Amino acid sequence: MSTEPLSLLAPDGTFTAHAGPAGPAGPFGPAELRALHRDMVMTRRIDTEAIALQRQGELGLWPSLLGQEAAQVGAGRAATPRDVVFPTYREHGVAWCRDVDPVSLLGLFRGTTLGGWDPASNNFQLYTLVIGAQTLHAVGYAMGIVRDGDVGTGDPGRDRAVLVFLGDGSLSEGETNEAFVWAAAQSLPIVFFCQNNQWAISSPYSVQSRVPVAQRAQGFGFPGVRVDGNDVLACLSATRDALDSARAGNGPTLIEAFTYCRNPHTTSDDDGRYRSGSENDAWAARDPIERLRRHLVSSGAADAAHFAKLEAQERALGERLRTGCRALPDPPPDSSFRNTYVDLPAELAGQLSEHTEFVAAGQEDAR
Ligand SMILES: Cc1ncc(C[n+]2csc(CCOP(=O)(O)OP(=O)(O)O)c2C)c(N)n1
Repeated sequence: MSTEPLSLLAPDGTFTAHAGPAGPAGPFGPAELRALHRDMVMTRRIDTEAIALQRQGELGLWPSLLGQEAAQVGAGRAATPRDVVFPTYREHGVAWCRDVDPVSLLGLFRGTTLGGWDPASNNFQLYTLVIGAQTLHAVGYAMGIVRDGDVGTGDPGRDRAVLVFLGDGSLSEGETNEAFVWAAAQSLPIVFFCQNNQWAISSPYSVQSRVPVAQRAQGFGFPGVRVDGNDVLACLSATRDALDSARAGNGPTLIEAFTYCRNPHTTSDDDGRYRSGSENDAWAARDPIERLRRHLVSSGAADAAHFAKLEAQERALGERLRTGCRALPDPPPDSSFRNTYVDLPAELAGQLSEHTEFVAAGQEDAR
């Protein structure tokens, strides 16, 4: 297996067509290129605003995706509305592609909601903080698709697949390996999209495995594809091919998007304790947004007026996020009791009435 990642767009913005399983990838039209660039710019803005809001005490935590925009937008835009997407906790760019209101992402990290969006309305499931758990949820869903007969019919209005996101760290979890076994054994319509950002908090990928991520698929009996995760066109092409193959009934694919997160694991992490700034600088030079911008300019697909308009849209999004975040309603103080059980067990019911009396007494004191 080649470990050289599939690359269509070089860091300097040069495009090279590449033959994939479904034929040559590209060329991409100017409107599609501009849309992908816009998606990445808006995704980065969500990330930047969320970090600022966290620093101002408006959010409890934020897992940044800085540098992973191409992987997320490429994979996110490859999925059709009927495909079902299972994220980790970092897929803000995929949420954007699935039309999830980014203010609801903020609600989750502000602690005002336990979920934030309706998974059924955009076929974008809720974030999963338990590493690897979503891979088995996704496999279960893919089994349902097979049982519904929505795979391999050749009808594009009917066939569908599952796209599940995972990090390199989840590859050491039992659940992920079980998910691979089930997906292979039952030839399920599923694409595992692994953003290998090379770190699982402070653990580098090298302490997890002796082989590249994509190569691990072979041991389970399905294809593994390695792509340049900072190249949105490579990520889009590889994921489209893999989803087409899954919908056609050819079973799973593992995609490894080789990339890097240029911010610490979350806003609570200090990555200066385990990795070097020079590594970060090297990846900044491979920035996914800048390389597509260079291509847009050199190919004449976008001009200064286009970028000025985009900047205004970006600023408006930032303003909407700041206002929307501060306006999110606080949940009632007793919601954590009410959200756990339909019928409260006696012990918790006792605690709830104690809590209600306590809150009422506090309000009495405040008068
Ligand atoms: C089952 C489980 N074990 C441990 C953790 C603690 N934890 C949170 S994030 C993380 C690292 C995950 O790394 P990776 O899968 O590479 O994703 P990334 O955060 O880099 O996107 C760990 C170990 C957890 N959330 N769930």
